[in-house]
Amino acid sequence: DAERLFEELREKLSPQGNVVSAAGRQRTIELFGEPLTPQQVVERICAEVKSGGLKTVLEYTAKLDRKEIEPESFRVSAAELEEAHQKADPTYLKTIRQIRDNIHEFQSAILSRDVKVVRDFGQGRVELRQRYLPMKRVGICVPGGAAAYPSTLLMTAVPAQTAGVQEIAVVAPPTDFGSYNTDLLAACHELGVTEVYRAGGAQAVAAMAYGVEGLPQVDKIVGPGNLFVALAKRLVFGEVDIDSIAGPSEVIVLADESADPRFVASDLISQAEHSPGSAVLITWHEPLLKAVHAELDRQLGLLSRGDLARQSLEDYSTLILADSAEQAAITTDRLATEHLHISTADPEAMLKQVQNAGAIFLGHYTPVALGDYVAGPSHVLPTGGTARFANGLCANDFLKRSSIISYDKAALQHDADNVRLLADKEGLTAHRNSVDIRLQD
Ligand code: HSO
Ligand code: ZN
Repeated sequence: DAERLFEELREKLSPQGNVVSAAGRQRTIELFGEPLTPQQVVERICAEVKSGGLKTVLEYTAKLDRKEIEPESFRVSAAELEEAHQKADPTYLKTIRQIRDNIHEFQSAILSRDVKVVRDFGQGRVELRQRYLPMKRVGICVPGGAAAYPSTLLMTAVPAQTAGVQEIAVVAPPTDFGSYNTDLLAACHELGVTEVYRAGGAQAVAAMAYGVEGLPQVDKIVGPGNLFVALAKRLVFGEVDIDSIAGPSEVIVLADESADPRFVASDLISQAEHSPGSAVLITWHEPLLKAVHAELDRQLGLLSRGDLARQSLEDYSTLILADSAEQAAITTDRLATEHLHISTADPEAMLKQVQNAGAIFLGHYTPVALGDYVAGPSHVLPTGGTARFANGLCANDFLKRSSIISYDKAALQHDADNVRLLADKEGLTAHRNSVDIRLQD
C-alpha cells in the first residue's frame, strides 16, 4: 500500500536515515575488544574525555584518526594560520570576503531584534520586553573526511559573528581535508577565527562540550559531521546547546516540461557527489524523466567524482513519475528534504504547495550550489525528514533571549486579584503573600 511504499522510499533515500532514529540500527563496531554500537562507542568516548581531558582526546585521535598529535600542536598556532593566509591565492581570499559579506548581509537582515510591549491602564503601566544577547562562546565542527569544506566554515562562523558571538572555536579532523587544509586555515584567518583545534569525531565534540586543557568549554556546538559527530552532539545536548543534527546532503528537484534535463541532472549529481548524498527527481512529465536519466549517465562520465556520485545515485536516489503537480507536492512535503529545487515554469505557484524543506531554490537559474557556496542563508540545513520540524542554521541560533517584566504599583494593583486567584488554586500561599505584602497600606 501507499504508506508502506512511502516508508520504503524514505528508507532508501536517507544514507543514514534520520540520524537519531537510525542510531540503534547501525552495525556494531569492534573497537574496545568487543562489538559496540556507534551509540555505545560515542558514550564511551565522551565519558572518557570528560574525565581524562586533552590526553584522552589525543589518544582517540591516534587510535581512530591514526594521527599522533603532541599537546602543543593540538591548537593550530597563530603563525600557521598567518602563513596559510599569506600563501593563499589572493583571488580565493577575495572570494571568501565576498561570500562573507553576502552571508552577513542576509544574516543581519533576519537577526531578531529586541521587542517591547507596553500595557497602559490609565494610571498603571506594565512594560514587557524580550532582550536578545549573543552567546559568549561557540564551537564549530568543520568536516574533513571526504572533502575540504571551507564553505562550511563560512556558513557557520559568519552567522555566529553576525549574532555577536565573541569567541569561536573550530574543530576539524587532523586530515589534509581538515585542520591541515591550508585553504581552511587561510579562511579562518581571513574571518578572524583564531581558535582552530586538530580533532574530529566524538572526541572533538566532547572536548568542546566539557572543555579540556587549552580548549575552554563552549556554550553551543554547531556544524555537520559523520555519524559519530552527530551522536556525540546529541549526547552532550543539555550540557551545552547544539544545532539540529544534520546527516548527509539531499536534494529533491521538482520539474515540469519547462525544465532543461541537463540542468536537472547537474543538480541531482551535485548533491550525490557529497558521497553519500541523496538526489530525487519528481516530475509529472514522462519525457523529462527519460531525458534526465540519459543525461545523468552522460554527465557522470565526465565528472571527476562521477563514480562516487554514481554510487550515491544507485544507493540513495530515485526518479519519480508523479500523476500531477499536486501529487508531486504532497510527496515532496512528506519527504521533508534538505534542499528543494523547483524547476518549473511557475516556481512561485509550486512554492505555495510545499511546506517542508530546509532551503528552497526557485527557477532554472538557481542551482543548489549557489546556496551551498555564496547566496547568504546557511548551508547547514535539516536532513533525513527533519525539515518537518527543524530549521537551517542562522544567526538567531547564536542568540539567547531573556524576557524582562516591569510593573509599577498601580499596575500591580490591577493584576493582583488574578495572581491571588491562581495562587489560591495552586495552594501556594507565599506567592499570594508576595503580592499582598506590597499592597497592604
Ligand atoms: N550541500 C552541502 C553543503 C556543501 N556543498 C558544502 C558543498 N560544500 C550541505 O547540504
Ligand atoms: Zn553541496
